[in-house]
Amino acid sequence: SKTPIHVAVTGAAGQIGYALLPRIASGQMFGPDQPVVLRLIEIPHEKAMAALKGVAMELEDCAFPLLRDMVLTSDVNEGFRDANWALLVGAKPRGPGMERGDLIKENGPIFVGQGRAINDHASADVRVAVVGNPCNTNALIAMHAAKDVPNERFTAMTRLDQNRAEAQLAQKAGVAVSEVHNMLIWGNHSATQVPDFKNATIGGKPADEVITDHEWLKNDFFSTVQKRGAAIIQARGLSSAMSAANGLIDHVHDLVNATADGSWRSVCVPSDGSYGVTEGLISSFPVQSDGQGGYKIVQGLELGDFLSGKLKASVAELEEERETVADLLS
Ligand code: NAX
Repeated sequence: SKTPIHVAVTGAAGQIGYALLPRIASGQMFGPDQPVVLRLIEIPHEKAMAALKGVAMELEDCAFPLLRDMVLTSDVNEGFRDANWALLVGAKPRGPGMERGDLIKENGPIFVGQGRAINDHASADVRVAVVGNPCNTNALIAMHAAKDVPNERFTAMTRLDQNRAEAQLAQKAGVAVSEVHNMLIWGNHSATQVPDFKNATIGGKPADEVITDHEWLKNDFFSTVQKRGAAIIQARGLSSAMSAANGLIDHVHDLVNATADGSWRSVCVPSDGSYGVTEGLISSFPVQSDGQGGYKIVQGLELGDFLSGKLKASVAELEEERETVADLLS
């Protein structure tokens, strides 16, 4: 049988962890014949480690045939040891009255430490996916801290936003979500993100031909996708967890497997300057995986004035975030 993949997950006792771990252990991330070892990382607090123990007990009780072993630790060096994938989910949540800039400064140093630990202890083929917010800039910090790991191994997640946008388009068009293809998010995973309704298709036709209400596309669609996270908090009293975990399953699954010709997925990756996005920023792009560990940014998509303007604003925000953490990017 196959050699187990070591999957390190930070924030493993959190909400997203709870929805994510059973899906990794049951084969939904890496396939139904791929054994996994889970390396579960939490903060060194008694409560967090006790909760983590409880999660591990439940995973045992699922008797997943693919789950070969679990490591529970608050030591990042141990946690990332031999990891083939590092899923950086844990982060401090934004507290009451906290500005986005404060959150960035609070979380930044954590990602320096994790980047270094990945650099020094992970498997030579390690790939990283960041979910903890602000995920683009946290990924940038970890990438800079992991000097020996190639930059293109670092990604951040806009797949949840992509999936949200697909669902909204399908609802508006009155079709099954399976009819929507190539929905794409550009820019930052934040309120400035850019859901691309020009290059998405519904039933094989451009989304903006099927949905003729262009005011809806530019206004309600945009703001519903951008503010969906806040709407979930409002409704549930807790932030998105099931759908975030699902987004990460999709994100990694689709980076591990080859993307069909003519298709792409939203993935935040280091910019090579494509589409005018400042080189070096980690921004959401149309990504096509080769299924061998590599990927490319799909070229030649037309954005038009409206979406280009929105992307510019999102890139400006990413630059601002980078400026805020400049001292962590040595
Ligand atoms: P929770 O607060 O439920 O869980 C976070 C867990 O991370 C806690 O158990 C905490 O102890 C742990 N943690 C904190 N710092 C850590 C560190 N340095 N090392 C290891 N573990 C650490 O949050 P949850 O709802 O699971 O969300 C986790 C993160 O995902 C948040 O930063 C959140 O903002 C972000 N999200 C990102 C999304 C995306 O699309 N990129 C969407 C969902 C979510 O909001």
